[in-house]
Amino acid sequence: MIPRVYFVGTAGSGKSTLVNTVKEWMENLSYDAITVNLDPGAEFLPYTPDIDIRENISLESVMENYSLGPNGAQIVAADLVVQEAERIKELMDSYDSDYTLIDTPGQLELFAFRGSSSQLISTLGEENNAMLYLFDAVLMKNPESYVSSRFLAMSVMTRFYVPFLGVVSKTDLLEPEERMRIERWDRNRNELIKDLRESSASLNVQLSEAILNGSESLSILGESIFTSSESEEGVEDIYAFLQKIFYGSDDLEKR
Ligand SMILES: Nc1nc2c(ncn2[C@@H]2O[C@H](COP(=O)(O)OP(=O)(O)O)[C@@H](O)[C@H]2O)c(=O)[nH]1
Ligand SMILES: [Mg+2]
Repeated sequence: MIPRVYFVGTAGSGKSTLVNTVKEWMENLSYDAITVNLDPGAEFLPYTPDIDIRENISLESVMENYSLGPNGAQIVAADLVVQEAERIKELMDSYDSDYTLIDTPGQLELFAFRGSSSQLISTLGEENNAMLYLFDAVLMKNPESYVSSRFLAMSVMTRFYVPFLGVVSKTDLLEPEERMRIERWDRNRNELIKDLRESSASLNVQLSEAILNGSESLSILGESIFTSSESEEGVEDIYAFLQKIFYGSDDLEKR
């Protein structure tokens, strides 16, 4: 089965933009990637998807048919995507490409925490999947938000049994020292604990101790790759990761 790469992350973390950047990067090196949009609520996409859920599910029609506002309609639409899973799978199978890049709904919880998504992934195929989890760089700047972003990622990871790569997106928006701090926290839990203690002296003591104890488990996520769709930084590293898990080699040769 052609490798499938799910792009997952909080709203605005840069999923759709990175799908486009990775696709263009692959194309420039003569690799073939198709793009799939699974976000019924996407208003604008930076790429033209080869397969697009919006052809069958539109937010407007869900709002009309179910008498819902935009928020309720997003939830119903996310569940309706499952009904389209077989059709999407058939469409995916009709392409012969090197990679299938899958863009997921803007709001993370619609994809990550509803049973419909596990069902969707199992219908699309459990094998040859990988997940790129985007950490919004802007939400990683201080130790508290770094910790909560990493815990959120870990809870998403527990929902899907697929190889997982953390990606800090939009790194062009970080000052060099902000970036160095994130890299340090990724590598060294003691540094994270030190900075967390310093900056969250006002946190409830019990809660902060619990967070500190739990922070050890965050190393399960590994170190993130730093990417920017503006500068294309890190795209090659993403590709090397994918080559390694799908083709057993991290060189950049075409399969
Ligand atoms: N500066 C900068 N902005 C970015 C980058 N990637 C995405 N954006 C912007 O962040 C916003 C949200 O991006 P989008 O891809 O739609 O996020 P999504 O909701 O996760 O799909 C858009 O305005 C993008 O132009 C990046 O690498 N650098
Ligand atoms: Mg998007």
